[in-house]
Amino acid sequence: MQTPIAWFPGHMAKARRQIEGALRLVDAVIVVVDARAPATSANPDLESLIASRQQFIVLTKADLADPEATEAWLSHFRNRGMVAAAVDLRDGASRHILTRGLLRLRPKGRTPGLKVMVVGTPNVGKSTLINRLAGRATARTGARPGVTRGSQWIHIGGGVRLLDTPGLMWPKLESVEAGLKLAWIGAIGENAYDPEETASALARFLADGHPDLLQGRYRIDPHTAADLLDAIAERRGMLLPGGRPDRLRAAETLLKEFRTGKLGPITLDQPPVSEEGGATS
Ligand SMILES: Nc1nc2c(ncn2[C@@H]2O[C@H](COP(=O)(O)OP(=O)(O)O)[C@@H](O)[C@H]2O)c(=O)[nH]1
Ligand SMILES: [Mg+2]
Repeated sequence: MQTPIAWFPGHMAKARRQIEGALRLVDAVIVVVDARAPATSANPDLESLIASRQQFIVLTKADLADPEATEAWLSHFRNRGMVAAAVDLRDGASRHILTRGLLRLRPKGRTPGLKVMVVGTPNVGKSTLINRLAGRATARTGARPGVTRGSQWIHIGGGVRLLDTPGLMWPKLESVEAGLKLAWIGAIGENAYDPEETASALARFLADGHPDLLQGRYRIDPHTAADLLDAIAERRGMLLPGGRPDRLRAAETLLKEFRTGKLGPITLDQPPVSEEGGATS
């Protein structure tokens, strides 16, 4: 199987330059990653790019991730000296979790108050997070010279100013597995991968690691089914004229139901083995 998609190097270079420019204006960076894939949905190059700034790692979509794995990921980031939090951005309470994290960052510059920007790969929840922090009482100041054209500062309280335009980075597709994970969580455009192949791989992944969830949702036996997509199609009565299983419909159903958490909360990236001997707080 092929890696589902490759990003254009030109886009990467442009994204880098834009982030570099915006970085000069801020004290700290909110790095947004998807809690289901905190490693795969990140960009490893970003780390060196923003090393000079304080980092607040926000794991979004915690509602869709395995809570134990999320705790382990949080410990991992905190052990490395970063502020880290996990949120369900659909929940209004996430604003409080975010502002509490921001309070732990220190302004660096001579001007009072903390200036932050948001960065992350596509679809991790950057815009949703900015909207959450902006809330209703949004006071926007005009664009200043040097700010990414069109960008504005949003005053979010507590002396914190947030750049309203997030920095976009691309995930690194260094393996077929990474590409698949991004397709599974919906981080890759639908036209960029083959739904049947992608869903087949997801079904196999689930059959290996979470057979109970596959069984619970579709009433199939992952260990004996000759083909998982066929089995799902048959169970759901998704049949083509002539009675053959409609694999494409089964594929789209599995992908959609996985993405919306219908199979249960699942984390795709295993947290690194704890440095401190299993510190889940
Ligand atoms: N279930 C869930 N969905 C979320 C969460 N945060 C964002 N989303 C959804 O993820 C999708 C992408 O979010 P968006 O903010 O546009 O991502 P961006 O590309 O990083 O700006 C949207 O459909 C959001 O509603 C979350 O915490 N939980
Ligand atoms: Mg966005």
